[in-house]
Amino acid sequence: MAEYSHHGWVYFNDSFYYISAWGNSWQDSREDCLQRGADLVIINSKEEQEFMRQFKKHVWIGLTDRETEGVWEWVDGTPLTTSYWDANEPNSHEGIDEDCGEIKLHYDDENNWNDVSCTVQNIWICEKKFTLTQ
Ligand SMILES: [Ca+2]
Ligand SMILES: [Ca+2]
Ligand SMILES: [Ca+2]
Ligand SMILES: [Ca+2]
Repeated sequence: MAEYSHHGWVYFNDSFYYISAWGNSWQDSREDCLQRGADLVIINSKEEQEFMRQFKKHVWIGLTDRETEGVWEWVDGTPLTTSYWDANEPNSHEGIDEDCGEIKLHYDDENNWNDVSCTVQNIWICEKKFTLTQ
């Protein structure tokens, strides 16, 4: 699955990825990534979405509509263009405010994103771009 792995980080297509060993809220998960010089994963391509599926984990991704309900943004501020929502998602159902994005346990399904309450405890994936200047 990975071309290269080092101290828990996995390398794929010019980024390093770190998967947590325990669960946390979306915000606390993001804080952990920032402390590692990374951020929650931003899925920029179909290849990256395929790569995420290979972890076979139920994880936070760096996607939220906390600022404006229904307007999904990545943690770097870029708007969501290509998405992989599961059927009938995002749904913010039954009065529950679901403002954070996760990958559900549908590995065999290309579309496996769900919006869920940001306070749910999930494990998470950090992404750090590989740059030669660092
Ligand atoms: Ca990415
Ligand atoms: Ca909301
Ligand atoms: Ca929402
Ligand atoms: Ca949902």
